[in-house]
Amino acid sequence: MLRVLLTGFEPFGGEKINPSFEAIKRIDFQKLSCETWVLELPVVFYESSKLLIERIHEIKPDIIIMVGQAGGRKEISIERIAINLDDSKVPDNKGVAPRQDPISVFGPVAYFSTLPIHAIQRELEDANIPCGISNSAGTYVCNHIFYSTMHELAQLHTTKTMAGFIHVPYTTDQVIDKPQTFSLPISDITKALELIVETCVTEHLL
Ligand code: PCA
Repeated sequence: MLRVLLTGFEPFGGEKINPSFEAIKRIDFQKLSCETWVLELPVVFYESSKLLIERIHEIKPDIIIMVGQAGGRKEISIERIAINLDDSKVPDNKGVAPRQDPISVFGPVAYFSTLPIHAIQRELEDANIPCGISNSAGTYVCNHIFYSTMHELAQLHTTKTMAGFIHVPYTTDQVIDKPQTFSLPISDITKALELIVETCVTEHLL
């Protein structure tokens, strides 16, 4: 069976929950046709990537699906690209806000996701879940772990590990005090993640 690592984040920015990890916790793992590991990461620039890279070395997953909250977005965003830049006006959960810092001084400018982004889009559309391919995962902690993971995999010279990032909108409960803000029920986000895992497993086996 393929080995899948799913990561989400702790809450940040004054939110009580982070839909990324809330949805991961609700996945019906028995139903999936793979072995799955889950990891909740801190919203802290280098601590998050260090923890994740350690787990990657321990687990040696075939597929790595990183998930984070993108409050305000109107769909599940299938991220296409990770860029070599940390830049944030908003401090992370340890109070650090890097400005215009490269993540890896000698690393390339960017990496593409190696998840089957178009197949994922088709599956989510077929399930009537709002989704789209996004060309920017931002320059905050999500992009940081996305780039750091892709860079680590590049150093390992492994082309068989699929990895990429999915941003999810706020859940319905999170927007009660945020008028005019898009949200999705947590059950839809969970369903989307289950479909994403299954699509990646199918495509990996092709
Ligand atoms: N979203 C943030 C970091 C943690 C999360 O869930 C981001 O988009 O960078």
